[in-house]
Amino acid sequence: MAKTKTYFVSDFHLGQMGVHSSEEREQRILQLFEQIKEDGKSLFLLGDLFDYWFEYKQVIPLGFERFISGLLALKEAGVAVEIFTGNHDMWMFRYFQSKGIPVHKDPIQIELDSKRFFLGHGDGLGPGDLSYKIIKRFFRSRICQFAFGLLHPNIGIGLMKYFSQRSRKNGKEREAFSSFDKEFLVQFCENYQGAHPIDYFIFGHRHIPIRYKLSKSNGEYINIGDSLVHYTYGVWNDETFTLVSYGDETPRILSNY
Ligand SMILES: [Mn+2]
Repeated sequence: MAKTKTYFVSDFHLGQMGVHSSEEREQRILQLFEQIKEDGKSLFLLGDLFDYWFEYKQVIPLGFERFISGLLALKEAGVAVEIFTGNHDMWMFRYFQSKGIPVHKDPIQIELDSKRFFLGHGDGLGPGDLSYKIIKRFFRSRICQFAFGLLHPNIGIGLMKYFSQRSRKNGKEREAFSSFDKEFLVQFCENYQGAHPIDYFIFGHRHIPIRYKLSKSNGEYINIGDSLVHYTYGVWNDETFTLVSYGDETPRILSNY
């Protein structure tokens, strides 16, 4: 089979108990990886793969072995894999890079078939949420990361689990959907003014599959949903973007067209 597809998947939150256990989700994701091996050219992982993550120079968290080896197998099979950090796993340093997998801490733009894509996790974008933006800045500071690295892993990774639960309780990422104009990522995309017009803004983080045609430009905002509740992902193939569902039930995609 020709390898032509570009996949976008995010928000596995491995390590968190969901409708399905973390191990069950891992199994489903590994099945998806098998499919990507067959027809995937590249895979963009748009953040929050892990519900908590902190890597030391010599230590990575336990419990994600199968997922990580699946990811490396995909890479070895010739699929170009790139990772974005999310708000739950922003503390990735050299580990994945050392395996040949680029790690992006900020959104990037790419071109596929002459279309311009803006890719990111989606946290901290758009108006408001000032307290999160301040915390994010602190967590990303060298001094904070250095200090954290001095903690014994039992304490450090334990603390990460705690932060992760807290962020879930207080964060905007799981708020119920009320209307498109109240969505911070819709607001971000509508007001985005970069050097190049964007055809597709692709984000995760919101845990809701969304397709939204922007009103101020010809672009579209797509949220690829998650692999925690909805089991959805995005595929770019034959110059078409498709949101695909791979769970037990087909979720409703929120759309304005
Ligand atoms: Mn997130």
